[in-house]
Formats: sequence, structure tokens, C-alpha cells
Amino acid sequence: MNRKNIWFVALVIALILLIVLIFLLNKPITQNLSLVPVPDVTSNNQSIYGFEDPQWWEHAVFYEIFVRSFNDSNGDGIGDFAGLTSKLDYLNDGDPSTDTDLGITAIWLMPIFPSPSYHGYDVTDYYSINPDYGTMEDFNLFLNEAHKRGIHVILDFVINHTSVEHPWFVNSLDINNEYHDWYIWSETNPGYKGPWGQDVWFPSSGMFYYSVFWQGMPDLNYRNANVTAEMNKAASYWINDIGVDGFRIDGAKHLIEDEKIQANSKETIAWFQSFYDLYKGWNAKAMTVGEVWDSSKNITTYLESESFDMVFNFDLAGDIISMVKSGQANSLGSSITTESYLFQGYTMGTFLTNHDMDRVMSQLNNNQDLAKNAATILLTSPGTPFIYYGEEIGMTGEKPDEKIRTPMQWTGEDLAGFTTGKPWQSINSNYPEVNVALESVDPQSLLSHYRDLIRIRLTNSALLEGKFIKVNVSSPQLFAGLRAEDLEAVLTIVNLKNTEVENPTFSFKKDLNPGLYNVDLLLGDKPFSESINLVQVGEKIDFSLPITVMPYENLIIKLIPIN
Ligand SMILES: [Ca+2]
Ligand SMILES: [Ca+2]
Ligand SMILES: [Ca+2]
Repeated sequence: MNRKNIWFVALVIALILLIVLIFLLNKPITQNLSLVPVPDVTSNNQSIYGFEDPQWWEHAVFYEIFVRSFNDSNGDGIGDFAGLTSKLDYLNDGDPSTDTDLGITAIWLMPIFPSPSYHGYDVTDYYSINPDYGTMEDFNLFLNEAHKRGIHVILDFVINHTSVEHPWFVNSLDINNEYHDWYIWSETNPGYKGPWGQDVWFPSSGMFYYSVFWQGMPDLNYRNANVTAEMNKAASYWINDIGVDGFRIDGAKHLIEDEKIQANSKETIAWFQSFYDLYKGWNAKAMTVGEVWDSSKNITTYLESESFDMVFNFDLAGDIISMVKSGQANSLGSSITTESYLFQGYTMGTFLTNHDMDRVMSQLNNNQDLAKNAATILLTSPGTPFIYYGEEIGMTGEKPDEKIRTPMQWTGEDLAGFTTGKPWQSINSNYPEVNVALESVDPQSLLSHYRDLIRIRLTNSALLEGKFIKVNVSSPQLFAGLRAEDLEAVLTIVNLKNTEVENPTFSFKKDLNPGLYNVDLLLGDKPFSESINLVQVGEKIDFSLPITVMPYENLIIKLIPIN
């Protein structure tokens, strides 16, 4: 081999090595580019608790969605699953490094089954998707995309009654049909009224059937074991075959009547205890939240008896709105204390409003400051918060029901970006000012406030698990509450009125050690000294803040003890 050939061979070898080197260096990059990004569902991005958290519902922020009104993908004026799926990134994009999404971690879907009504609470088939909303394939795609983003999904399970058009009821009209006993029939009119004085017995086929909510929704007869078996089968289908994460149980307290006892009967509680054991046996991470629209004292019975994982707290919802509205800071602190005590050891579903109530923004007379106050109190209090769709942008609406369930306002353009067709229900005329697009780019908007609050809640364990401590304040218009854990605490201060408060002083029962605490301001902008001194005075802890709290100002402050 001559000199020239040696150089040639060396050059070829060098080139080969270079190509191999480039290939090796490029390999991971090429791989990343070629793969569809798969979010890590083992760590629920924005939450300090993972998607694998065995009690995920205790550390979630839920969002209630009326599919018909959320987003229409095909121009028929009706929201659908394809439309909802395309808006999932608005709710949670699955990327922990972005804070441009709302950041919720669970969805409650109002009824998605076939139904003759617009609202869907009268079901005609428990095993398929309302064709207005799409196909089972559309639903599965939605569920998969939600799970990929770390969002759990629960379904409204309407089991107390069906539609009068359900084939079971149609068959039950015939006294000799095997389905006759699936509903509650009487040959004569028993004549008594329902729990709120309403008619509950309705004539049909020469007989009378029982229906607690409305004559179009006859109650099923859960004393018939076939009915229970069928509903268990439907539940199994959605949990085991389809893979949803749980149910919101509609009208739960009315499940089984004991003659004139038409709410919270012993049989009702026993039925839900059995149901709880059943679904926990399928999957310990499946959950239910019961709609037991009653006083907290009555609803905690369902938790003590292990009938649900969680029940909604209607008393607290009413208190937050009315006390924010009237500026009763002290009463608000007392109410949260009382409710936390009643639910001690259990989980309450907290909320401001749902699909059965006038929207919170309407109840607060369109006062955006008060809406922010209510949101701050909801999202820093104990319990698992539920946000009703549109609440985060300040949508308004007062009954009738259709007007509190109007289409989501996405943009200020024609039809609010909800549809390209004729919306099933007219869009609230305030959409040019109240919409996602506008509020997304305004750091002072209600939407930005909700985004901040949800992120703060889900990344501070004291707000998820800490004990609530009421804080007495020198000014009656300042609400203050502490959420305390062993090593840190989060203090929330909300000015409920439109006047300033200077140099407030605070006092609370000694549930947190006295001493110097470092201050980390999570919400608000205030020049703070770097530490706060909590001073023990008898059985109490006192402290003061050398600040002026501005009208309607909201502050969330993390306190970390200095050893
Ligand atoms: Ca549609
Ligand atoms: Ca994100
Ligand atoms: Ca019933």
C-alpha cells in the first residue's frame, strides 16, 4: 500500500467514524421528533399528587361540564365530544411547564346518555352516548385525551329515575309485563305529596306511578333486585369496560322511598353502602360523589356509613356566596370552621354554584371583585373544589335552567366561537366582553385569577391537606384563614369591601407554633418584610402585618418556620 492509498483509507475510516458519530448524536433527537409526545400520567403535572394517587379525588380540582353547551365541532349548534376534546388544552394541556391553561385535574360530565330532553337527566339508554354529542368512539377518544393530560373523568349517573320514554317504563305500563315492577305503581292514588310539597303520583294506564322530580322522570323501584342488578351492570360497563374514573350520583337521597319517607331513608343509605363495596372491589381508585341536597348534618351520615367517597356541601356553597356578598368576614370564617369540623376525616365537594343554581356572577350582581373574592375563598378552603363551566370567566345567568346552562363564551367573535351554526340556546349577549380569548391575555381578569388560584392550590400541600384555622382580624371586613400542616402554613387574606385596611392585626387559637416565619407571597403584590413573628399570648397566637390591604385585595401568603 503506497502513501497515497494509506491517506485514502484513513480518510474513508475517518468519514465512516464521523457518520457513525453524527448518527449516534442525532439518534435521540430524531427519536423525539418522530414520537407523538406522551405526557407522563404517573405524575399529575400541576399537582404535587400523582395520577396514581390512591385518593386522587381528595387532591383534585374538578370542572363541571354541560357537553351540549361547551363546544360544537360540526356546526349543528350542539356541543359534542369532538368539540370538547379540542378544548382540553384550555382545561389542562398536560404540560407542567405552562401556566396558560386553567389547570383543573378532573371533569364531571353532566349526563351524556341518550335522552329526549336537552339536559339529559331523563335517560333512555344507560349503555350509549347521546347521538347529539357524538359516538362511543368520540367519547373514548375524549377519555383517552383527558387521561393523557392527567385529567380524571366522572359521569353523572342518574339512577333514581329514567325517562318515561325508556323502554323499561314503556313496558312497565302493562301490569303483566316483567318490567311492571321496575317502577313504583299503585292501583289507587296514594295522594300524599313529595318532600317539597309537589305532586309525586301521576296517572297512567289506569294506575298511578311515583315520580319525585317530574312526571317525565318516573322513579325506579330499587326494592326489585333486578333493578339493582341492572344498574350495577351499567356501572360496571362504564368503570370496567370503558374506563371512566367514577360517578356523580344524581338525586341520591331520594333513591328508595319508605312510604312517605322520601329522602335519606335507611334503605337508601344501605343501597349506597353496597354499591360502594361493589365499585371499590372493581377498582379502589373508582370514586363517587353524592348529590345529597340537604344540610351538612344530614349528608355526613352518608360518609360515616361509607356510602360515597365524597358528598357535596350545599350549606357551605350558600354561605360563601351570601357572606362574600354581605361582607361578613367573621361569619365566613366560622362557617368554614363548622363545616370542616362536621366533615372531619371525610371529603366534602365544595363549590360556589352548579347547573341547578343561578350563576355566581349573577348572584354577585356582576361585581368582578366579589367574584374573585369568592373564588379565592373556595380555592383556599378545605374540601375538593368543583368549578361550574364558565364560572371562571364570569358568565352570568339566572333561571329558568336553560339560562344558567348557556353556551360557553370562547371569543368575542360571532356566536362566541361556540358554533358556526344556530346555537341550541342563545348565547348570553355579554360575550363580547366576557370570553376566554379576551380574559386569557389580561393578567387582571377573573380567568387569570382562577388560573393562579388553581396552580397555587395544587402545588401547596397545606392548601390540599392542611387543617383550617379561623383567624380573627382587627378589621371586620377582612377575611383571614390559615391552612396549617406540621411544617408550613398558608394564610389567605381577603378584603371583602371597597375600602382600604391599614396595618391589620391577627389572632388565632394556638394551632401553629409561635416564632419567626419566612414569608413567601403566593398571590398578590405587596412589599413584605422577609419574615413574620407569630407571638404567643396566652392560648392564642397574635401577629401583625405592616401593610395596607387595598379594596377587595386578595393575598395568599406561605409561612415557613425559621428554625
Ligand atoms: Ca355538534
Ligand atoms: Ca400546563
Ligand atoms: Ca326514588
